[in-house]
Amino acid sequence: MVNIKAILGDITKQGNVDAIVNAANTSLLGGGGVDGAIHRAAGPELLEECRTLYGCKTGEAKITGAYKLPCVYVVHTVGPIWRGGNSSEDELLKNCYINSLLVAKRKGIRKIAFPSISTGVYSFPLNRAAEIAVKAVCDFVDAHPEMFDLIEWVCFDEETLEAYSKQIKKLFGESKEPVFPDDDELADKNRITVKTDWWKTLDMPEKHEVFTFKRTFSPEQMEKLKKGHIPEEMEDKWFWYMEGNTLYAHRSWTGFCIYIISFSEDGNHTVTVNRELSQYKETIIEKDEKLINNLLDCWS
Ligand code: AR6
Repeated sequence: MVNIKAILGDITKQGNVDAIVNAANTSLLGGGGVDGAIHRAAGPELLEECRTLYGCKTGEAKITGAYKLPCVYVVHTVGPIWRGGNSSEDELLKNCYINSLLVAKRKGIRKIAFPSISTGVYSFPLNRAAEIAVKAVCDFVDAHPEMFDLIEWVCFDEETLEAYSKQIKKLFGESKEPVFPDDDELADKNRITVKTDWWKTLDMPEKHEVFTFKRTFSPEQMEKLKKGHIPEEMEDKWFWYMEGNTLYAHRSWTGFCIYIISFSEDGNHTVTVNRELSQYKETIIEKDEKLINNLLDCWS
């Protein structure tokens, strides 16, 4: 599961990450703001390596060593200069995050810290930048859930921290650490009786769809379903639990509720499916039916 957060601090002091991201300019030869701070802390060898890269286009990213910095790599990306919003600024800012993560991924980086790209000298409006940044990371993590352990924003002031924290809360919810019981009987690794407060669980969003799903279960299968399951490693994509005759299926690293299945004795079950695109990919009912059947095959 990826830990996504915003903290207050100086990005040049972050030793808990493999890489920090620099909000550079197209020359990659240093500047003011966070760029200046990173070059000062890394020492002159960083500039020497940057000279070999021959610059970087806006929205793209390149990687160097970190020299005297406490991390291993610096990813240099160039944010857009704010020109009023009609010069592809949003798209370019989104590209900075995606390309930085892709460049980092190729080096096997699992923990990465971003500054608030473009919101200083380049004057991108803070809240708009935070919304684009967090959404870009959210979509990336959704598509590649196993790739990173930590993605954080290191914010230099309270206002920036507030902007990113708000967006993270909106898209990822408050995360809650799972607490597993010590009781040996319950703590069967593969099949434990799940309590909903062991992991974050979010409600079904307003945007959802309801359909009928046909399938019969033996009493034994239903018993197994009722036990629910939280994977020991939260890298698994799903967990589920039942309350009465209703099964709730969530995505484990986000807590988003994806399916609610109300089982009926006559075999015609009611499925509610999440249709909020920021939480779940777009599917059609036939695909949902196929996926639910696969999930229920595994779970029952
Ligand atoms: N740690 C974390 N964040 C910082 C730090 C630090 N040590 N120092 C500043 N910030 P900016 P931009 C914050 O201007 O808008 C440079 O000259 C800062 O408060 O550094 O993308 C480059 O060479 C703000 O919230 O980057 C380019 O020419 C955020 O980092 C140009 O600035 C980004 O501010 C890039 O402008």
